[in-house]
Amino acid sequence: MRKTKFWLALGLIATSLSIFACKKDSTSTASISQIGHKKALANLSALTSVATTDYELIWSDEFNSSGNFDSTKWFYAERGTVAWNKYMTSLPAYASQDGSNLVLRMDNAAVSGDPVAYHAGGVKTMGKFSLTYGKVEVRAKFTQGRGSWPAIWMMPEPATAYGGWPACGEIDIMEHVNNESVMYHTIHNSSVTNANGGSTASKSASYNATDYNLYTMIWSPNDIRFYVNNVLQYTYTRIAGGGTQQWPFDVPFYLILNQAGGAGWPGAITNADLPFSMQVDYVRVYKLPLFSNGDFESGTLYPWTTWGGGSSVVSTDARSGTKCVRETGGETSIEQYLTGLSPNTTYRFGGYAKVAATGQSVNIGVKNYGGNAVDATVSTTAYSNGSVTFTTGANNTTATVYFYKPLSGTVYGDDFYLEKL
Ligand SMILES: [Ca+2]
Ligand SMILES: [Ca+2]
Repeated sequence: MRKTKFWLALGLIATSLSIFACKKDSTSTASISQIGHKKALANLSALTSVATTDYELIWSDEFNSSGNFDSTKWFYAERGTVAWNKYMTSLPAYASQDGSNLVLRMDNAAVSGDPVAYHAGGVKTMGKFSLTYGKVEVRAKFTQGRGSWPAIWMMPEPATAYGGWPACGEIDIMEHVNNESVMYHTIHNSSVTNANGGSTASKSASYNATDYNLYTMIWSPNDIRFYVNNVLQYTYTRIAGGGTQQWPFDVPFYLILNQAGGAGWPGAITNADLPFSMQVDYVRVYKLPLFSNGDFESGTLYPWTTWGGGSSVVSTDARSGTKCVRETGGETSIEQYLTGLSPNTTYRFGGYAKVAATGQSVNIGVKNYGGNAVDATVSTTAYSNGSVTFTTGANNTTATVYFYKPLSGTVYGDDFYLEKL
């Protein structure tokens, strides 16, 4: 964004309005309850009761029943002709609940009327549930064995997007082969997948082979992050200008859980190692918060992005907690891309800022919401509030909020918030 006299004037108006606006922040609990980030607001008053997790659970299966899996959420992964699905079966014995897990099995037992060498279980949510952006948590354990290939992964709906695989994209939250001491996180698309089906966007990570592990994937418009037991292992980042070849991940993807093996990556099965199984304790899917990390207590800028090179989280000058963002050097900014906003709806975005020396300034604002960019200017050497209100367009569910320093100097920001009015 470019600074103009017009925006400066708007900013001053918005800053003066925000004195009134701030008052409403501390009394309007009904609207506050609808906001993504609540901790910063809680700092404004005694609203600690609304300080809950930023992620909202939207779909889950705890697999705490016995017998068949819940057919309103899943159905069998069908047998196909590629390595992972060539032994899939819809026999319940290979995909059922044991009272606390979904158990997906693979063995070489003879099945009357289906004379293939192996049978394996897998389930998917295709046509029943899919998501675009969000957090997926899967707690699972699985056996090792020569030829085994358990997987927790996602495919787009429809799979013909962008011309089929691998251009359509694939998100592999967890794959394991054979007796390896590591599992793999992998992204597929036409820019990272080679001729033999491998991917350059893949990272192995250690896991506890004798117990359950928590596999988490957080998918935002900016990147896809993979965690094992809450430790970040791999980040696949959207490249500006990379197009759908590099980022086919703005469409719905569904979940697949399967025990596979005996073909492709792991190679042949050693029958003495059978049976193979994966036990899935739960799958939990969360919606991304509308806005998050407004107080920087996470110690990182994520999910804010930055340009200009002068922005970082620091442990001095915080308004709340122990951390805030500092922008120093020349023109620099942090931005957060918001998704899931309601169309034709008015929001307030605000925060607290201060400048290191009189004469400097910083802007708190929003752009790309369906109207002209608006910002509020803060130029005080003690923390003061700046906020703007904006109304999304009839077809707009996204916006970009920013904390933008147009000139040289050093500024600090903390306790940013988004409020639905
Ligand atoms: Ca369970
Ligand atoms: Ca803080």
